Amino acid sequence: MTLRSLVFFFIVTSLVSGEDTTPPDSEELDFSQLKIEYIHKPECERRTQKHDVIYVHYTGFLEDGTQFDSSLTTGRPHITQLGAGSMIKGLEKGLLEMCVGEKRKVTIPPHLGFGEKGNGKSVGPGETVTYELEMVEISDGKSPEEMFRALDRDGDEALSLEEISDYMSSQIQSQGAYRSVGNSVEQILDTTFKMADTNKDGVLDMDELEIEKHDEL
Ligand SMILES: [Ca+2]
Ligand SMILES: [Ca+2]
Repeated sequence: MTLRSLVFFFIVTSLVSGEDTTPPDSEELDFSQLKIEYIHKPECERRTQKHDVIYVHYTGFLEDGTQFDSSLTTGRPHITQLGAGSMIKGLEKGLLEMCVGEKRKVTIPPHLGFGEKGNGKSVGPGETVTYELEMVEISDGKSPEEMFRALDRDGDEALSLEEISDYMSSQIQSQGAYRSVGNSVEQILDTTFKMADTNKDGVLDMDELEIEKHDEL
């Protein structure tokens, strides 16, 4: 269980709307070699943007056409948040501005994908990968900092185990997901919390959660 999964857990259990006040990434990356092909391009009002929580079907292929990963094998779309840094850069970018029902083929060079080392398993060093993507659902999400402030009820810029677990129980119950995850949540939370609390002061601050802080939120 990594720090990122803790943050991710907050996010998937929080499908509530929030206003995006985060400035665009200042990071300079060369996206010129990222190739996006439109397989099915419906018209829509609502397109994916940073901080959206998305449900997406994906199938990944290596250069020789071998399929290395697919959400279709489980039958359930992958749930993730755009801009949370949980995906390779090429997918973060390739999944933006999509409509529900849209299908794309995105070809991702190694510097936006798995890099010069590969993923240590199926994707080899320096390999270009291609994903077939289908957007299934889009919902509003909060930025990590907005999330943090929503959870930090006493406003002391730190999250206690109690603040996190209260929040999570309410989210889990309101979404009726308690039965599937309820039993393991407390254990996971406790373990993850202790791992994330690197200075061992019993609370998590934004640095420990790797949340980028912006002025004037
Ligand atoms: Ca607090
Ligand atoms: Ca701490």
